[in-house]
Amino acid sequence: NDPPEQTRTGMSKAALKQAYIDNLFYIQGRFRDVASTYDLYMAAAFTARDRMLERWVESAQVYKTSHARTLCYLSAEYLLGPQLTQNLVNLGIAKVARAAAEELSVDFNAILEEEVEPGLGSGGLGRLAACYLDSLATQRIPAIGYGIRYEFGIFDQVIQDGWQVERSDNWLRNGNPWELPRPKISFAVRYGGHTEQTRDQEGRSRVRWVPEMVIKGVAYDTPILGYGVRNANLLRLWKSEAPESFDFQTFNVGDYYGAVHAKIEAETISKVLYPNDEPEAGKELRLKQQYFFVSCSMQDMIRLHRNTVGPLETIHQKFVVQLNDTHPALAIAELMRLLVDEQAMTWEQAWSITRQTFCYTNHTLLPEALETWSLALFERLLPRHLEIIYAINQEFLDQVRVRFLGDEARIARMSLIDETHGRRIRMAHLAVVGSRAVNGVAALHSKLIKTTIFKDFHELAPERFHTVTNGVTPRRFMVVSNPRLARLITATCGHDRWIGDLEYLRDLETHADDPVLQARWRQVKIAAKRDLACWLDHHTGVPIDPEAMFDIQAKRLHEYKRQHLKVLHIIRLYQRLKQDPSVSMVPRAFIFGGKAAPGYVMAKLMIKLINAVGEVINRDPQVNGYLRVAFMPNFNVKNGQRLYPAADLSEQISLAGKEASGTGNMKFSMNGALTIGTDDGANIEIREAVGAENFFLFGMTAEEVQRKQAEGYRPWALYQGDAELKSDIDLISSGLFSHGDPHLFRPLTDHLIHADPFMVLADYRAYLECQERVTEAYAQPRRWDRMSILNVARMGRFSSDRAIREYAERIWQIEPVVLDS
Ligand code: 26Q
Repeated sequence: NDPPEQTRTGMSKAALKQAYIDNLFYIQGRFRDVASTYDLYMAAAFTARDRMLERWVESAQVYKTSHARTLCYLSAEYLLGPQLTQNLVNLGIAKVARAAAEELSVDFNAILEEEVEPGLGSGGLGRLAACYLDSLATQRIPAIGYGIRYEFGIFDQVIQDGWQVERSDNWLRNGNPWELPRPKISFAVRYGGHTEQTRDQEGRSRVRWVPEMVIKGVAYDTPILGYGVRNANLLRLWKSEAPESFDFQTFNVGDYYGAVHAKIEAETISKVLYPNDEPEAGKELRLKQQYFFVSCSMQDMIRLHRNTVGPLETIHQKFVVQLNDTHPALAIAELMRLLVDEQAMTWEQAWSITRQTFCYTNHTLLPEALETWSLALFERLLPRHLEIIYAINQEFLDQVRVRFLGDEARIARMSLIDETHGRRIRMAHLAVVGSRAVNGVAALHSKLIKTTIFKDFHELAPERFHTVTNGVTPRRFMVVSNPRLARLITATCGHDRWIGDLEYLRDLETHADDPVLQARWRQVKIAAKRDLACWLDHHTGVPIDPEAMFDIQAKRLHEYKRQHLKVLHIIRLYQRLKQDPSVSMVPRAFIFGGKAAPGYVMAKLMIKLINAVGEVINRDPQVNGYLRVAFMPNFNVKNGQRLYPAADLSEQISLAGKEASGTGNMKFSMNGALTIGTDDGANIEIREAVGAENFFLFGMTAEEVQRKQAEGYRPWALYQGDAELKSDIDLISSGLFSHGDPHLFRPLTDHLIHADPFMVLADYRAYLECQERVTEAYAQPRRWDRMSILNVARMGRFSSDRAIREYAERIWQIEPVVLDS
């Protein structure tokens, strides 16, 4: 037992119980008998937090005194998911904390349900940032995650009459126990106005930026624990506020209304996350957000450097900045501004430091998803940064000219300014030119960026290009979300070292054919399926038999991800059953989850189509013993954790060459689902790792896609040439799924037949054939179980720990800092 003075941070059950009661009383002002479930959740959160702070302070001290080289991860999004269980696991007290709560008659599952997750991201990129925070701490890399403390995160999705309806996500409503406000850590951020040429005392020419508006950013810190180590890192999110001085000044001149208006304008900047996963043109507030968090972060970095070692000239030795896509790429221009204008450094030295500081990760190849900003908007908001970008561009293009004499077409292609679409700033070009390393997120993706969007840059500086295949954290996506599987793995391997080093999952391989393990494996899966079926029944009213094959596609709704290909498969099975009710079929439950960007009409129509097809099939007694269709509303981290453990089949069916990596593919496979997938993104590497015989591959390769596109793709001919395909599409247009209305889905079916930019029709036949192979394998449980076990056993490479080690060694050159005790 802990001595009494350690009850605030002790790890024994007795200490946890006492701390729990104390926190309930001193923080929530409640005692056990009158506490609500929410009070009980808050008390549990604070009990965990007290223990986290101890490690956090210790880490900060060691990092500071050892002058540790530190990573600044800049991301506009962090999709953290629920924090309580995750933190208890990383503290190593998940089991004892549950026991302590239960001895106090607290229903632990009920308090976990109470937690709202910070949805500060829209999809894969934001979740990747959260996985990397977990692994950075676990790999003992000193790191600060910088981002925006959105007051409203990604919208909550509800389904009404089959359509997506968005509800605002007021996640801070009941308070956030995981963050610490730092009112004293705040910086001014300026917008608009104009620049002036001046001279300093020594007569050197300087630029002064006279802004039109000044706001401030205030830090909110969230501790991020590592697993199995004492290291804890920091997630620092900025909230925008009006400067205190503002009301006062304006009040004096009598413009009270104007002062309040300005205050609201300042607070608006960090108010809401843009829910798109592709850039939206011309959104001034989005540019303000990007500059806001980037400016605060760069000022903070300089402050931290000053506080520790000092001379600004060495800042690139102390810090490396990783840009999560181009959303924070303005940091390159901002660091230049801070060094040159505010610290009076020469342009040459500032540029040399900046170029050595930044690294950039690209997450997309789709040309329409590359960020650009109109010059006019940019100039109005950030006049000084435009000058800086012009200067960077001029210097850069001069180099290109010397290297490729007279190649003016190349100059136009590489310029930071796109002159062909009404003068726009190309953020990806700024990111490449200002970084010492550029990486893609999977092998194929990295190869493609070098031959397409960054071809010219690769020819100029091939050594700058790298690849780091994405990974996901096994703490959240195995231990937290699938405790039954985690226990079975630990029991089978005889150790739990796999949680901190996922390569140890290989110890499962020798047991893949063991009938005892297989039987337990199946029990674990069916228990997860039962949990999910129960949740879905409760939330959608669709009853699902846990014995059916759970065939799941969960990801943002997008034409390139081809949820409609999956729908065509469902319709084919439906028609087959209707035509011949005696046909033998493995019962399948098709489960979808995912949000559509609120302005993406086609994606929203795809949601409606899934629900409409589901409605007809689920109601039809002739087929609903074999087929069920459910749409899980509000796919987020918490709901994802319900899906991954329950999947038999994982759908990764994007058009080859379009999905940069995908990370859901890894989460499913780690939980024993088999994958049906195209030769795309990380699917390729997953297939290599688990073995081709344990992966269902179908469809065109990226090369075949390119060739077909070059030859001229004609979906109409495919539609006319395949009677089943035609009848599946025609069934949608017939009005069967729209209460007789033949128009509802016409935009979707017409687009498929006449344009089909993501070649759904071209891969349709291959997909159906591959699904036949899936059915055949599923009908042989022992074979399926073996494949499932081997999938898990060989997923070690897809831990985000491996990804972070690769970044640290190849790109950042940062060493782990070991904390003992
Ligand atoms: C940019 C400007 C204005 C408004 C929105 C945006 C914006 C926001 C989010 C653009 C893109 C995103 C998100 C992209 C994303 O999630 N990409 C995914 O990243 C994953 C992690 O690398 C990959 O696995 C996926 O393949 C990729 O689609």
